Amino acid sequence: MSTPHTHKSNRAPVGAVQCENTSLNLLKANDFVAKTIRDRMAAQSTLVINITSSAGSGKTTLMQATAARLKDTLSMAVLVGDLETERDAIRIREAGVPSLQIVTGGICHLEAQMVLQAMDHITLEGVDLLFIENVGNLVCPAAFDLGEDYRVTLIATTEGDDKPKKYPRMFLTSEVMLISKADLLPYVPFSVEAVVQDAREVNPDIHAITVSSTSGVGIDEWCEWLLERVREKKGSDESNDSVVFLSKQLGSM
Ligand SMILES: Nc1nc2c(ncn2[C@@H]2O[C@H](COP(=O)(O)OP(=O)(O)O)[C@@H](O)[C@H]2O)c(=O)[nH]1
Ligand SMILES: [Mg+2]
Repeated sequence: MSTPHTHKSNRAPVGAVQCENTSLNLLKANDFVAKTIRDRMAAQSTLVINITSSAGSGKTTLMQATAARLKDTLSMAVLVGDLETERDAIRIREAGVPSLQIVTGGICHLEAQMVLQAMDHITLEGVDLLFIENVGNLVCPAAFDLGEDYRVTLIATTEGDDKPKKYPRMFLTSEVMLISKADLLPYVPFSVEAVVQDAREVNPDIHAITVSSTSGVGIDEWCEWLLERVREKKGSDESNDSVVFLSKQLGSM
């Protein structure tokens, strides 16, 4: 760490301390394993989505709602990371989707090596859509590529609309921001407009969808986004049966 007096960057406000990144080698090793995952999933046309958020923003509940909507349309699987317990994987399996818990034993994020190891213990052959529910926090998971095609970050209406500017790396590295628990908007001081504006100032390309896994608001839009990405991943080969099938499903939603 350095004090604001010696640090060359102006990122830290006056009077605050700027930390330096000493983990670059670790991240390079992670990127190498992430590429192995990406290549393996590309070879079998499996779309991989890394789901991140603070703890309790509704990731597992969203997995359950997504399973309810899509499990009969395509083949899904979920890897889920937590510090302890198998609770989330059990919830997702009860929703009818194969799921495997990765217990990090105190580590605050998933690393590509953990995901690669877990892949040997779940059947991924024929899976169209693999979710990786990350450990709940907006900080460390931002730094670790898991070989995903897309990173999707939830921000719940209950956690305040100021998070994109406070945790910019997570929003900078995400393609989608899901504003979750939309059913609670009438009861909490949270501006969807403000959070979208802040997120777009961090990442102008971020796609925002407002959802509620309990009321169902926005779940159609979220699932349509997913189906489009699955279709893209499978390629535009019109003779591919699953592409034709997914196109029909999209048309009927
Ligand atoms: N009101 C409301 N509560 C939700 C919603 N989604 C999740 N929750 C609740 O928020 C809490 C945390 O949800 P969970 O899915 O476990 O969050 P995770 O830690 O991000 O996986 C649980 O009590 C859920 O029932 C939602 O859309 N609306
Ligand atoms: Mg969870």
